[in-house]
Amino acid sequence: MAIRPILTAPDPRLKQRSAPVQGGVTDAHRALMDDMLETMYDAPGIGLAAIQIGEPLRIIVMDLAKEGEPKQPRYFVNPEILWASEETQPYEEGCLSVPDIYDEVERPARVKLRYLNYHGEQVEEDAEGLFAVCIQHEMDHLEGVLFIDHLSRLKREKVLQKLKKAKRAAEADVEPAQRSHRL
Ligand code: K1U
Ligand code: ZN
Repeated sequence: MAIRPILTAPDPRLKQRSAPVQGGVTDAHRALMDDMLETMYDAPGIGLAAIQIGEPLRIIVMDLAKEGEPKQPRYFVNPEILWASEETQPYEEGCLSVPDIYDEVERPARVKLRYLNYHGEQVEEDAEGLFAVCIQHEMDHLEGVLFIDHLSRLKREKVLQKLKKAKRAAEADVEPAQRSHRL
């Protein structure tokens, strides 16, 4: 298992659509899910999509256990939303790929899901509350959509400016010889 670097906006890889896992869940997919979970726990976060560590596959991990409770890792391969409620709920979302930004997003309050689990078995499940919020946020990542894309254009542009500035500041802290993108 390994902790992998998490991509941050505006990295163009976060805007791509992830490909379905073909031919069932293999040991290589399970190794990726193990890395994703370790990366998510380390961050820390409550969910992670594979593209956030640069792997454009339709795989999500999640753990919604509260502090002090036993871990409850969950794995979603090729998740689909079969049904979404008309009723919506607002939630103040964050994202490991959009560091230090939180804002309210309105999404369907309940969804019905179909996915393959860690063992490749097909599961159908209803989600509500934080589970519904998190799975919809993570499934957006599979389409190249970030939660800031649900905000007004003005807010999104402000956030992107802030992230670009933070990236430039972080790069300025690195020794010139370590800057891989510089000639
Ligand atoms: O980057 C991600 O997709 C993960 C993201 C998931 C999420 C959070 C809130 C609403 C929707 C989706 C996060 O985990 S952000 C960090 C976070 O929420 C958290 C971190 C530590 C403890 C508790 C929560
Ligand atoms: Zn996210």
